[in-house]
Amino acid sequence: MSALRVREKLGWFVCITLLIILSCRGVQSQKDEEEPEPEPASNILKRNIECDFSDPMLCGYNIWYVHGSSWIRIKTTSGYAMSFNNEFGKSYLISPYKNLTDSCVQTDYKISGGRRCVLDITTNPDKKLKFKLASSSVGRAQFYVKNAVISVRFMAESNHFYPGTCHIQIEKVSIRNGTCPALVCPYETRACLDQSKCISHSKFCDRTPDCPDKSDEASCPKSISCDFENHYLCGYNFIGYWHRHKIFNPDLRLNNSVYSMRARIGGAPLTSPVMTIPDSCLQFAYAGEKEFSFIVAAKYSNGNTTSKWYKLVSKLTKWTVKQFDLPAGTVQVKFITIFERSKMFTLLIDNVKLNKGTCQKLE
Ligand SMILES: [Ca+2]
Ligand SMILES: [Ca+2]
Repeated sequence: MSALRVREKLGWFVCITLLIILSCRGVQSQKDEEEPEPEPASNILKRNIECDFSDPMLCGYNIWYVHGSSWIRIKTTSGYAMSFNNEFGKSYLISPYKNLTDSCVQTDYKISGGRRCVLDITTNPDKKLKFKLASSSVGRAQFYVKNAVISVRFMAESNHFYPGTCHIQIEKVSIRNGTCPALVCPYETRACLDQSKCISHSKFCDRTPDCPDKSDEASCPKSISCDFENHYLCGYNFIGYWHRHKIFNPDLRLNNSVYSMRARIGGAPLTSPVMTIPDSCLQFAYAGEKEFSFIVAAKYSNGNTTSKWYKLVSKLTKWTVKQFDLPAGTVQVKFITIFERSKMFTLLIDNVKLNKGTCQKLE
């Protein structure tokens, strides 16, 4: 067969093939709709902070593990989750970067393992700790992003100082437009009344406003009975040389409590809040150093005053309990040290108690 003949036959073949392809295009596209071709591998990796982890490529999240402890993808009854289930070590689960504007990032979590478990959620590149979640808890953590390119980092750690295994689970990470709904606060924090932020429990009732609306100092329990362990001092006020004193010597800690009120120089009152009381027994403990005098006075709104004068020599290592009856009424209790020129002393007052009824004999 000559080369010309071959080329002629090949030409016919190409023409017929083209005709078949062109005439069958409509049928082919219909078939595509019914049975889509598998996606190219490059499309499977959809890099995203939002992830329910049903994607085996984890939406482009990275895992970095320390001491062989790692986040792993698990199947749950409701879908997929990322799980950290280790006796020691830590592991980071790091989302891809994404440009977020006016968005709320949420994640559902489950933690069991008590004090052994810690889950820190931080954003990068600002390295801001958004949440420190620990202890046994199930919840939803969330934070608002106004406008930033961020990545979210979940650091799970099993603390070897505590026994057992740490179980942490991230169910899903979602992003919604707009501000976040009701605030979910991290471990050991509480929300301000205006939902503007979470602050540490210890910032509530510490006599310093920390919330923008000052709600952290707004409704603190006031009481004449007080062990002075809380910063708020049960609403007691003091001037002069009183202050809240931390007792370092364990032998001097009354009922294992750490704080008491201490005065060093005379002439200053420690004043309880004004309370309306029934017939009651006022009891308090004191310890002192050097010879000193102080008065405990109950001042009533009707002008009456009940007071006792104490002039005693005591030792700082020994607590003494005293008590006296207070009749019903609206009353304020004052502990007043007596001023004596150039005389320094130590007076500790702790465990002020107001018991209903008349005083019973002390043991
Ligand atoms: Ca405060
Ligand atoms: Ca105390």
